[in-house]
Amino acid sequence: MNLNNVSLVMTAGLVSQLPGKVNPRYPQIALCGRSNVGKSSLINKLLNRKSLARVSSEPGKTITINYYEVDKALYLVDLPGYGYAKRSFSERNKWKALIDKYFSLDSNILYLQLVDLKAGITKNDEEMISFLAESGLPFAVVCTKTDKLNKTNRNANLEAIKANPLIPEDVEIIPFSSQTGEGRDDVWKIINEYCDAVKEYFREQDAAGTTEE
Ligand SMILES: Nc1nc2c(ncn2[C@@H]2O[C@H](COP(=O)(O)OP(=O)(O)OP(=O)(O)O)[C@@H](O)[C@H]2O)c(=O)[nH]1
Ligand SMILES: [Mg+2]
Repeated sequence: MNLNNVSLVMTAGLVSQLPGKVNPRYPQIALCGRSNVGKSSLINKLLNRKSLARVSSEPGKTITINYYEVDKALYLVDLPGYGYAKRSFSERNKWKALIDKYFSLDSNILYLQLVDLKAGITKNDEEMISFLAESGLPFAVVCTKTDKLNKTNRNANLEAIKANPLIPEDVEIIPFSSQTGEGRDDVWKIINEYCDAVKEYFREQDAAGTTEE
């Protein structure tokens, strides 16, 4: 993957802007999680950039869905965070409308559910995880900000997350830090595996299309 070939190709702040002009063959890797959990920082770390994705000092500021195209192969999709207490009623509605629309798109999407390792799984996280699991969507759990914890707390909190009954057995749980780079390779491995699977799916579809003609 050529990480020099990356750009922000779409910012959607309105439902009417989705799905927009995205290539339907490119897999999408969607970052979900509460405000401030580290979604934008993870994107920057994956792409070896300092500030491509805007890292907010004030969480939950902008309610937009940002698509980063990577090497004409995939999109990293920065979803707006949830659980921001100071958000107004109309902003919450805007968030919900955008997210509902995104989840209804007929795209190939792998969800990366981010959870703050220090805070653990919140009520809002549980809602999101239940939704992903019950909908049968492919996802992995990424536990962020591991650098903030000592070894004992880190292990205890990781075990607690692994023991959460809402997370299906086969869902991978990855410790991650955008400060130290821990987990970066593991996240890329999951992304690459998913992209290979999508490529294979289209290859089979194309082959089937040819024989029918
Ligand atoms: N120590 C530490 N801080 C982090 C890490 N990841 C993110 N942060 C900090 O956490 C804050 C929020 O990070 P963002 O990446 O903006 O979080 P976000 O999930 O994109 O937040 P919203 O865009 O508001 O939804 C920033 O101050 C980051 O510097 C990490 O791995 N370690
Ligand atoms: Mg962000």
